[in-house]
Amino acid sequence: MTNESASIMTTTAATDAEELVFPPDFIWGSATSAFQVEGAPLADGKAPSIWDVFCRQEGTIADGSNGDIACDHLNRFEDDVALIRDLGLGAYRFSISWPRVVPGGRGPVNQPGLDFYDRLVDALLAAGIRPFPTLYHWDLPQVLQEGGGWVARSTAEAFADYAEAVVARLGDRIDTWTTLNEPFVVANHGYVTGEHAPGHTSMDEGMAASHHLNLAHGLAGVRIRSLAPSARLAIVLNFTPIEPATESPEDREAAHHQHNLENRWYSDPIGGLGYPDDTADHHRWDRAEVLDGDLGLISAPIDLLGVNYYTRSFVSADDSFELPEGTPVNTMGWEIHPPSLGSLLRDLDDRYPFPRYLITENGAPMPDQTRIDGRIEDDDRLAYIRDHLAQVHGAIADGVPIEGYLVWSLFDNFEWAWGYGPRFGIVEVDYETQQRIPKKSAEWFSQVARRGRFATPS
Ligand code: IFM
Repeated sequence: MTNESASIMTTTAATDAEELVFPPDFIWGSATSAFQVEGAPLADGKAPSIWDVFCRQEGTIADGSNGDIACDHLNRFEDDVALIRDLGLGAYRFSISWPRVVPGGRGPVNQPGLDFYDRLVDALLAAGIRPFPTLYHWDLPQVLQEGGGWVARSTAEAFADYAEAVVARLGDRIDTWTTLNEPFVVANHGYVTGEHAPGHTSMDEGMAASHHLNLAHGLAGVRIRSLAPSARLAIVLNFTPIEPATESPEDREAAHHQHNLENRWYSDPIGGLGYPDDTADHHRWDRAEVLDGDLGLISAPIDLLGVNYYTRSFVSADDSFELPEGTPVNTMGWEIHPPSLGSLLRDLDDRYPFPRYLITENGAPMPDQTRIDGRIEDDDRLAYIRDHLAQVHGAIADGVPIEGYLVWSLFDNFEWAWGYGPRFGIVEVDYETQQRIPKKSAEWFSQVARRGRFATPS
């Protein structure tokens, strides 16, 4: 624990509301990812990703949609950067599309694909916005899937080469490199439950994929450190605090293993604690993929852990748990529970040696049905962000070194297997016209970012 941030933060009480004041250098920003916003799946030499292929398979995406146009960000990025600037947000987290940069998965670099990110980074910097690129946010080149995807060790090796190509081109302007986004979701949803690309359903594949994702992070980290020694190295993990549905031994055991798989499978080895052994045994993983030296590569120190938090989850041994009627939920049925973010952040800081944390995703899809004077009055999303920010503030006050908060998402966008139904944006996107209209939450967040403080409701 450190009190570095807490020492520069104060809270002052007003009449019956509290004013939460954040550290002056706190980073306020927003996040998106390539496949969810860019569109242009074959532009300038880009090859299909596993998501381009998955979307075309019958029954995979709730509304039958795909990422062909999405928010047309590839063509509209200059206006989008101006919008971020006008909102007063100082940081933008985006991801780089591997098949845009290395269409063959490994081998020659497609310079026109990389040119797009070069221009995006320049535009962000010119607008005074700090770029936070993520090298992998789920859009694996399809050609690598045909060679086994993340089940194959060679994919981790190819990732390191791709990372090197990107860092070689953009490294002079990037201060923080993030390797992967949410490897748990990649391995679990992609290889175990099949709800995400590539749609496989095998626990054995999921275990192999999980190790190769960790390895990809480690191998890319070596390249990043060598090419950009003054940059910070980061990974973004998602955390879903788990509660047993009841106190029965069966539910407690199921919750324990789910917690290990969902919340410790990546942070433990990266934090030097190795894989949770009892859960590996529980799933009969023989660790054949773990070669000598792998855990050392994976546990090389990082400078920053990106934390994605949306909800907590209740686990029962027989999968029968349902949230009680009246529980606050978002439009995807995820419980809204801000205190779990505060306790998560304290727990992470207690358990691991990571020097700093950044909230890299937090936000909510909401109904967005009330419109006044053309603007969506999303008081529910505003309250979600505000109440989670209050938890972040509390964790900083307790000494957790959290350097910023990036809202998910800047825009309404393609929500994977859910398609375009759920709207996470603080900025509305009219998919017919591609018009961007900031919602009430965007205006509120913009004001908070400019002032570095906000009042809690009285
Ligand atoms: O939209 C996703 C994002 O791509 C990764 N984290 C969770 C978000 C909401 O489901």
